[in-house]
Amino acid sequence: ATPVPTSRGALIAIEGLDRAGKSTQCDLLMERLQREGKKARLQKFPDRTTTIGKMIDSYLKSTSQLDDHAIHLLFSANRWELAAKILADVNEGWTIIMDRYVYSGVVFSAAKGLGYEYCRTPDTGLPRPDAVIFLDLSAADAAKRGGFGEERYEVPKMQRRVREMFQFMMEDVRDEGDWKVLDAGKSVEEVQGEIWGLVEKAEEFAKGTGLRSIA
Ligand code: NYM
Ligand code: MG
Repeated sequence: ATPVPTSRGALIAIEGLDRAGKSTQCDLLMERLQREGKKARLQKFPDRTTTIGKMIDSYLKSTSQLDDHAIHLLFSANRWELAAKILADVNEGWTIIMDRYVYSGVVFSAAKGLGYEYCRTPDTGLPRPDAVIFLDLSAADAAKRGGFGEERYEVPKMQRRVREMFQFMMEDVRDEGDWKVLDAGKSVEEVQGEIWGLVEKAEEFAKGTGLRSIA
């Protein structure tokens, strides 16, 4: 008998500023994927459950201090320690939604003053998402969404720099064509509808190609 062709799942990153609605949208998306009976799972970065993740967690909660380079490399190492599982799962047909990925990794560290190219280097070779969905929120809309949390980086000055770095990176990777920018100022339902459309496209795209690597 002819073997049934198995197709891989899609690898999708959801990115954006703090308060852009990433986690809300990821939760809604997972519910819908599961309702439709798709093999899908969520991978949050940082993944705070691993040994490296726990170091990151305590840094973000300011219970530990680390050199900027050291924490940058730990965030990247946290992706690398999960890369093999992501690859294997995608190739087994799982669609993986990532709540943040290398893009947050680059912009948050670059916003602190590390060089942009330096920041990209440790993530080179990681699985490249089929689509990066960037939830874009204007400064004005962000301000309407109330206060920041209590973790490191959740202060206006840092957030402004992160926004600028995201804008810079969006331009830099524009040619690669995999960034989809959505207006996160719209209603939760509208944004979810647009994300759904992009996810379906990415799944379609994934059927015809192998996973690529971050250049
Ligand atoms: N963050 C996240 C980084 O600085 N580098 C990274 O590589 C990643 C994935 O961690 N302010 C920052 C962005 C957030 C913080 O993320 C924790 P979250 O989504 O709030 O758990
Ligand atoms: Mg946060």
